[in-house]
Amino acid sequence: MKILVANPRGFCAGVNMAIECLDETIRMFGSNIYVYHEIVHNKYVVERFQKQGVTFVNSVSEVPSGSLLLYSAHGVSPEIREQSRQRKLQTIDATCPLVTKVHLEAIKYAREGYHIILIGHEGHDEVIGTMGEAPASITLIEEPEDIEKLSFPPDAKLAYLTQTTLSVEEAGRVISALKQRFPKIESPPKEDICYATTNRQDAVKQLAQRSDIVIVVGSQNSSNSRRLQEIGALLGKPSHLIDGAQELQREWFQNVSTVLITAGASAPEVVVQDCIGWLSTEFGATAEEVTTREEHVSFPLPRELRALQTAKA
Ligand code: 0K2
Ligand code: SF4
Repeated sequence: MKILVANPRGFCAGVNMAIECLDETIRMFGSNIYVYHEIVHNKYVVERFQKQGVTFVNSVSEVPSGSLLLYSAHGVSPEIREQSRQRKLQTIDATCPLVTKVHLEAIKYAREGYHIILIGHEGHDEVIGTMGEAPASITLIEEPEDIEKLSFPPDAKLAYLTQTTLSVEEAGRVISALKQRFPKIESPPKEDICYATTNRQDAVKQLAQRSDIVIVVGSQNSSNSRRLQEIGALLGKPSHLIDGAQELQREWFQNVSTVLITAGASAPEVVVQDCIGWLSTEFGATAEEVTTREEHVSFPLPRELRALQTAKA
């Protein structure tokens, strides 16, 4: 049995920054700290921090007044920032800069009098944060069918934005349908689906063809990881999204000679290596890393954390 290990896979620059940010905050202040939402959508990562004593909350009201609160990589709405101010919390913002880019686009379009069509998944942390920047000026759609329900005239002043972790192909279909209905609709010069999402999807598209089965390491609530599994399935390959090697089942691999392994942007490399280890032990599999694209992206720690580092030095 052969394992193709997709590269790029796993942690993106935004996730690396957010995790480093939380690690550094723990080093500086101890682990009696709070994080608004899961720092990234990954069970292994969240449990690791919980074991260290970090508390994850879904509401600012759960955070004791005066505490330290980190915002997750997926971003937050201005309302959450205001609630934190009112509770006199010290905050550190681990939002990925590529999510912030979408927030700034929403603010800009709303100020210029555009109505924004946001393409994304209802209820997702990132979508809630982005919509909160201009709630009266944003309408969320998920699929081409939603466009029929829009009642704007064809010449309305419209712009579209997207969630950063969508399927490139599915989003492309929604965008074409939007442009057909609203030919003058505007969009930012650089698209919102991020480099990491695009590159991980491209790798699966290229490598799934050479594989009999696709294993995606990632959590069920991770949008970008789910998209990788869907792409494998759309290419006709049995595709499984798993949190860890303990979920691998021997019967998945009967008559399989090539396994593709990849990982979502929030899934740690140690879990990928566990899966490779399991396949080597169970089936004598050998791994080959296949690089479809080099990535050289990194983001600095949030300004407020760097300022605290300087103040402590
Ligand atoms: O893919 P998701 O947006 O659900 O988020 P994660 O699985 O946490 O991946 C990191 C991306 C965070 C922001 O874009
Ligand atoms: Fe940022 Fe993209 Fe990673 Fe999300 S997936 S954290 S937008 S780099």
